[in-house]
Amino acid sequence: MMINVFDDRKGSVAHILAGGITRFIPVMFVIFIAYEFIEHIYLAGKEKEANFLGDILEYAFGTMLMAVFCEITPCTIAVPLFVVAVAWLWHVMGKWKECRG
Ligand SMILES: [Ca+2]
Repeated sequence: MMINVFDDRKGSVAHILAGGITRFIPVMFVIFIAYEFIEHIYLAGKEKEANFLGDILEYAFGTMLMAVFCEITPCTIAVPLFVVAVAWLWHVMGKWKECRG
């Protein structure tokens, strides 16, 4: 199965941030999944399964990143570390042709 992950810069970073926030606001998980289902139903045809699954993976990547940072450092360091990692990813994605725009 094909999965489109890190396909658009703004969307991907938003999904990763939502994942990171879930560490502190767990209800974000329910909001994100509900939002993805709604987006997938209303934009059916536009949004392919590959994008839907990719968005979930981007979100999961955000939760993992924050979980690992919180595991290895105190949260006061983990949060800025997470922000730096996402900013770096934003920068790197700007160099990828597929996700400009
Ligand atoms: Ca995506």
